[in-house]
Formats: sequence, structure tokens, C-alpha cells
Amino acid sequence: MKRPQELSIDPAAQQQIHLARERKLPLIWDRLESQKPQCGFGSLGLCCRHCVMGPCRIDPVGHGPQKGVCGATADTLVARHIDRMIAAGAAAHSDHGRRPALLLKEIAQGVNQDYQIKDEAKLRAVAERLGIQTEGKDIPALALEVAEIALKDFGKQDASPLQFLKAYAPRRRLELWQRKEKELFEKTGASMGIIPRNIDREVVDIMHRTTMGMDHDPLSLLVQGARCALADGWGGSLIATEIQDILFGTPFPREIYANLGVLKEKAVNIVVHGHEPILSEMIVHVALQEDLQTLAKEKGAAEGINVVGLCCTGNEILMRQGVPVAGNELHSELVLTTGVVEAMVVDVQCIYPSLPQLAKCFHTKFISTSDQARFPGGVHIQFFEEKAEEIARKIVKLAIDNFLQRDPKKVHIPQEKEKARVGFSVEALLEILGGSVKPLIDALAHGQIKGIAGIVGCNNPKVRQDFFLVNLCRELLQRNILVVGTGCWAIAAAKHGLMKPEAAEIAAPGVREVCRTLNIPPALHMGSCVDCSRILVFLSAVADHLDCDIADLPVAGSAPEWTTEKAVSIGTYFVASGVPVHLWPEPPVLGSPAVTRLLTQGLKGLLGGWFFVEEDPQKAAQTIEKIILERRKRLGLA
Ligand code: XCC
Ligand code: SF4
Repeated sequence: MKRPQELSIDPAAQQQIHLARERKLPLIWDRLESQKPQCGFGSLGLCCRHCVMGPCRIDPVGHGPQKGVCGATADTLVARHIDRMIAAGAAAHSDHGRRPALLLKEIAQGVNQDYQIKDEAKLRAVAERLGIQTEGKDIPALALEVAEIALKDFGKQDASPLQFLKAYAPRRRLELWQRKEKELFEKTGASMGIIPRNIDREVVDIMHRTTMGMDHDPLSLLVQGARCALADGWGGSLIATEIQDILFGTPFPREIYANLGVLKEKAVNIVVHGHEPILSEMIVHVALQEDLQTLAKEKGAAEGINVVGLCCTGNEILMRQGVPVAGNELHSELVLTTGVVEAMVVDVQCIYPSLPQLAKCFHTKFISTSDQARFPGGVHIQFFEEKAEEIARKIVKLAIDNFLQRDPKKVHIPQEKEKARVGFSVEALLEILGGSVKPLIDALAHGQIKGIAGIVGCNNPKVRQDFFLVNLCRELLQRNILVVGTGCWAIAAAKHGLMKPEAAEIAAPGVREVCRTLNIPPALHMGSCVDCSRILVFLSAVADHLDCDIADLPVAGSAPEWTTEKAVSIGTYFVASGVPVHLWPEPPVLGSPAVTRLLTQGLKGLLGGWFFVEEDPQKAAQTIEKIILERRKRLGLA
């Protein structure tokens, strides 16, 4: 059995793992052990269950079958599988984006009274960007038009590009996608589209084309994969970010605390976990209401109610409300083992189904709220946007009532918490830079900053928690590469002190100087996973300013502890937008050398980005540096 220190570099996690073992509470790492050895066919992408002539598998070493019952080859199996991962990931982000779009429409029409539009300036900016005539129109009228364009991007039936993509992608990139569509047709005689038409349709297209007896060509499968991923990045995720900003406010820099130490022994602790901010914003709001705070104190919680976040729901309220974040994905079980969580309230995505059982070992109420995410063993309180405040109050009251059930003998809160400066939306970055990207471009041009790397994505129990996320970041900073990012990386960076302005000390002199001058940390928190769209929008601003393509910029990305299908979609839309992307662990594609070659080399000529796999943070940083230096050279920079 591995020691806690081998499972996580986070001292708070180590303590809780140790504690859980003493009390014989099963954790995610134990279940990973119990799955070993994991299926070799699955790991290589060489199995298929798309029809009941199967399940089929293909022998990677050539002794067993080389074709599925229908005749599908390894190349088909692997490409189809990666496509379905992209479709699932894009579906998750985009279905999330649909909710704020619908809510915006309901607010505009006066159907929903529980929410208001908080950021009118952002609404105007988005409307203008979408080409809406804004003059003389009031807020509800503008909101309705923006919501309708967003919803149309989910459902329009013509083949024109998504309106959000057209309004936000850089000029040169749009031209490149169009040119490449033509080139593909000239070369192959087959029509292959890169530019997404309708967010839902690109997901459906993949589900259709990957059924038995449809698309068997790895190239055409991967091109559709790219199109679907682009519908996520420049569509569903972007819509989520932009409309959430309109509804709840665009993030601006603020100080917060991160790690399990944000839990309070003398307060009613409510952990909100998942991805969508619609419910959690309301929980934060009602938890501040006088009568509920008083009620909590009457029950003996001297410090009232303490709402803390986890994962991306955590990131959303962290960025906008300054709510402390208890941890990233691998903290989601550990937070329960502190024994002080009165309620864990979840919405959608990345919520381990093990949580309700674990909650039962304590007094904790595990409360699911989404019609799309039910958890046997937990409590379900159905959330409806139009009754948001009432439902949020009910949830908070339940947590307060539960305070008296807490067992003091089971309480252990680690002391660890770190200060972090977060909230770097594109708007915030532009303000810091004085209104334009030019100062940043100058710093890049003079070599003060060599390049920019985005680190995104999850924790994965196959990787020592936060080890790769943190060390890759350090390695890049030491190479004068500025780091931005989202998701569980961002929480890791906050927990480990990389988001304090003082962390600039560990960076090489150029980045250090820039951070000191601007009073920013060297690792910039840009939000939740759907907020990877903020990185796209920022790259777009830089590319348009230079009148070049994203593929010309000295930038690269990484998802070094990735877990979910959503991460595959994110990686793919960065690649399809011209950004090379590092991955660890390796994706299940190695069973097809042809598909592997396409992903690691072939896509470069087509889309400007490509994937590479590397197990070691230092080596990954070296490769990213090399890519950045090559791109600088091509741009004519020293
Ligand atoms: Fe989920 Fe977004 Fe991954 Fe974390 S980083 S494990 S997706 S919470 Ni997106
Ligand atoms: Fe097997 Fe082909 Fe059916 Fe897949 S689609 S399960 S490879 S027969």
C-alpha cells in the first residue's frame, strides 16, 4: 500500500488519507488499486461495444483478432472512441452553457424574479461583439437578443458558422479553418467540415457517425472530433462563461484562501461541489441572510454559516464572490473526512458516486439537486431556477439543523490554507494592462516573457495529487514562461502558494519583473473549466492585435493530471485553435499507430496544434519551451 505522501503532495490531503485509513474508510485510491490490472484493450482504445455483434477487441500484438466482427480495424476503433470522448465532453460543457442562456432569457422576459442581471456593462459588451444594435435598447431587450443568439447556436439548422464563434475567433483563424476545409475536399474528394454549425448537432453528428457501419476513416473522424470540440470551446463553454458573467458579474482580482483549512470548527460548513454557479450563487446569497446566520448561531455555531467551494462550482464563486475553496477534485472525499461538513451540495459533473456512502460515515448530508445527476444514498432536493431562493434557503436550513448531529470525536480540520490572488478574467487582464494587450505583446517581443502556457484540467488518482500540476508550473516559470489556467489546476496552484504575488520570486527575472510591476502572481487563475474559453478569447485578442493566427503565437497548453472526457474536448479545441497541448496520463489511442501519428503530427499541418504525451514535468516543460522558442523564431523574435 502506498504511503499518503506518495498519493498527494498536499500535506492536508496526506493527513486526511492517513486518518481515513485509521478509520477504515475507503477512498478513491483504494478503488484504483482494486481495479488493477486495468484492461489493456481499454487502455489502448482497442475495444468496441457499439453494437451487439460485439463487444469486440483487437489484439495489439498481432496474435489475436485484427478486426471487429463488422470488419472495423484498430484505426476505426480508436478514432471512434476518441470522438465519443470529445462528444461527451462537449455535451457536458455545452449543456451547462445552455442553462445560463435559458435563465438569461427568462430574466429578460420577466419570467424569473429570483435572479437579476448583475453586469450590464458585460451584457452591452457581449451584445456589441455579437453585432447587435445596442443603441436605445434597454437591458431586458439586449438580454433577450443575446440569449436568443446563444440559443440559436444550439439549434439552428443551416450550415453557417456558430455566431459566437464568428464573433470571438480571430480573423486569421477563421480564414484558416475555411481554407483547410477546401484543401481537405481537394485532397480527398470528401467533404469534411471543421467549422461548427450548431453545438448540439456536432455532438449528434459524432454519435451518428460512430455507430456501426458509418465513418471508418480516422482522418474524417478526427476532423469531426475537432469540429465538435470547437463547438464546445468557441460555443458552449464560451456561452457559459459570457452569460454567467452577465448574470453574476465578471470576475476581478481579489484575495481568497484555498485548502481544507478554510473549514471552520465553530461554523455550519456547507460545501458546494460540481460545475454550475446558478444554485451555488444563490446558496452564497442566502447564507448571508441575517435570519439564517442567527439560526446557525442559536444552534451553537458561534461563527455562523461558512460556505466553501470545491472543484469548478468552487472556482465560479471563488472568482466572483471571493468564497474560499476547500480543494480540487481529489479533495472531494477528503473534505468529508474532516467531520465538520454539515452539507455537501452538488449540482453536475465530477461528483464521485462514492460520496453519499462516505458522507454516511459522518453526520454529513449529501444533497443532490440536478435532474441530470442523481446519487442513490444521498438526499435529493430538486432545484428549480424559478424557485431558487426558496430552495437554497431550504438547503441551508437543513445544513444548520444538522449542526447538532456533529460528532466532536470525528473532527479533524487540517490547518493548511494558502492565500491566493484570483479573478483574472480577460476584462481584468486588459484593465491591468492599461486597456490593451500591447504591453504584454511588448514584453513578449522584448523577450521579457518568453511565452505563455495554459495549464488546465483535473486531478487523477493515477498521478500523485498536484505533483504534475504544481511542478510543471514551477518549471515553466523558471523558464520565463507566464502561466495561466483554470479548473483543478488553478485550485492546486492556489493551494500551493503559486497564486500569491510573492510567488513571482520563483520565476525567472523577466516574468518576476512583469509580475512585480503589474502586482500579479506568476500563475493566473482564469476560472473554471468552461472558462478555458477565457484563454481562447485572450489568445484571440493577442492574435488580432498582431494580425496573425493563434498558431503563430508563442503559447502552449497542458492538462497534466487529466481525468474526464471534458478534458479531451478542451485539449482538442485548443489543438484545433492552433495550440500544441501536452497530456498526461496518455489518452487511450496507442492501439492505433495511425491515429496516434495523426494526433501527434498530422494535425499540425492541418490545424496548427497537436498533442504530445510526457510523464515527467521537467521534460514536459522543456518541450513546451522548445515549442515556444520555435514559434518566437518564426515570428522574428529573438
Ligand atoms: Fe472535473 Fe472542472 Fe477536471 Fe476538475 S478540472 S476534475 S473536469 S472539476 Ni476541469
Ligand atoms: Fe464489433 Fe463492429 Fe459492433 Fe464495434 S461496431 S461492436 S467492432 S461489430
